[in-house]
Order: sequence, then structure tokens, then C-alpha cells
Amino acid sequence: MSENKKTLIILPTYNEQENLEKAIAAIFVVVPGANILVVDDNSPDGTGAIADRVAAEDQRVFALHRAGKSGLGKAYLDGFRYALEKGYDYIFEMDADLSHDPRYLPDFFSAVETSDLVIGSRYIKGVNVINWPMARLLLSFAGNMYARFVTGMNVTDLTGGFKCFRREALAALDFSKISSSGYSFQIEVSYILWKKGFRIREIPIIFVDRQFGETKMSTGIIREALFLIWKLRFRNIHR
Ligand SMILES: Nc1nc2c(ncn2[C@@H]2O[C@H](COP(=O)(O)OP(=O)(O)OP(=O)(O)O)[C@@H](O)[C@H]2O)c(=O)[nH]1
Ligand SMILES: [Mg+2]
Repeated sequence: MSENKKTLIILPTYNEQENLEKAIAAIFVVVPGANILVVDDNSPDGTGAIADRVAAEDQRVFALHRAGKSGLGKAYLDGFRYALEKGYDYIFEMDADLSHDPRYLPDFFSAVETSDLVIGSRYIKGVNVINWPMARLLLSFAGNMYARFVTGMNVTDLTGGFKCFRREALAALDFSKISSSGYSFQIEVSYILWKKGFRIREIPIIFVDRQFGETKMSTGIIREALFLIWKLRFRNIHR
């Protein structure tokens, strides 16, 4: 593994008080040398205070507080800015609700040696999602096939949020031009990097539905994604 590389794992949180500490502990079992940045949107359940306490107890952990809930994408952009400022080499996106198993982290580290963005995919070989209701699964699976078809990208899981970026890839993004806030943020960032010629690689992961807390999935998020993929395609035609 790349022990000499500075690694930051960004965990965006909104009402994850039952999950956050467990997620942090599980990550450090696998990668004790990494740093973790929690980006909390002033969660009403007090997740931000938990992040502060863990950060005070463990110097590998940092907390960033945002004024209110304004979407996953905006939280990640703040996390990315932080990562670039502090000079991290490998920057991870990961959910804080235990859906992303840290046991895959070593696979990301080996894949990123020869690529610029590594995406953990639920759909490389069939469907690797545990405990999602059928409707949710179909939406995600069909949504990904659709996004793949419209964008032309050869990526099976464009909406997933378990990713590792090389800093050069993040540094090439113009954050002010990234408009998405929900899942479409994931599609938008990968698409821009793909267009710029960065090397994207997928590795298989098994995704497990959250046990605690509530989903932030909404019809607004789905609508945003449906529009975004056509916007990306259109933007490309006129470039
Ligand atoms: N800071 C911040 N984090 C968010 C926001 N929306 C979601 N998150 C976090 O992003 C991660 C993924 O969100 P989830 O609601 O779990 O989305 P999901 O995994 O697709 O859906 P479920 O697991 O089915 O609930 C979790 O760690 C959330 O707490 C937001 O607006 N701001
Ligand atoms: Mg989740």
C-alpha cells in the first residue's frame, strides 16, 4: 500500500450520529496512517459535535462545519478545497453511514497507482447491493445504465460515492463550474475528468444499506440527475 502518500478520507455527514464514530474507527483499523475530514452541514442530531469531539481526541481527524444542509456536492467541494490546500496526494469520498466497507480501501490504493480516479462499483458483475428495497435498486441500476448510455462513458456505477482521486485530478477541476448538489455531483465530476482525459478505473465493491438513520434521497435529487446528464451531453456538443 502507498504508506508514503498523504491520504485524506472525506466523510460528508447529515444526521449520522449513530454511524459516524463507528465509520471512523472501522476506517482506521484498515488505514491507520490516513487522515479523515468530516464535513457536517450543521446536522440537527448533533453529528457536528461528535465530529469535534473525535477530532479533539484523535489528531488524524478534522471537522469542517457548514452553515446548513446544502447537498452532498457542495460539502464535497469544500472537502476537496481543504484537501488541495493541505497537500494531500490521495483524496477519498466515502459515505459515513457504514454502507462503504473500509476493507476495500487497499484495493483503491493499488488501483490508483495506475489511474487518476478509482470508482467503487456496485454493478461490475451483476448487482452487489445488500438490503435495498427492489424499487430503489431498480432506480439506481436503470439510472446508471441510462447515464452510461447518454454520456457514453464506460463506467458501470456513475452515481456511487466511494471514490479515490489523485490530487492532480482534483486540481484540474474548476469548482465554480460544478453545479450539482445530489447524486448527479458524482456523475458530473467523473464526466469532467473523463473528458479531460484522466484515467478512470472501477473496482468491485459490495454496498450495504444503512442500518441507522435516514436516507437523504429525494425526488429532487433524481430530477437533478436526469437533467444533468443531458446538460453534460449538450455542453459537450457545443464545445
Ligand atoms: N454534509 C452533507 N452530507 C450529506 C448531505 N446529504 C447526504 N450527506 C451524507 O452523504 C452520505 C451519503 O448520503 P445517504 O443519505 O446515505 O445517501 P445514500 O447512501 O445514497 O442513501 P441511503 O444510504 O439509502 O440512505 C452520508 O454520509 C450522508 O450523511 C448533505 O446535504 N450535506
Ligand atoms: Mg447511504
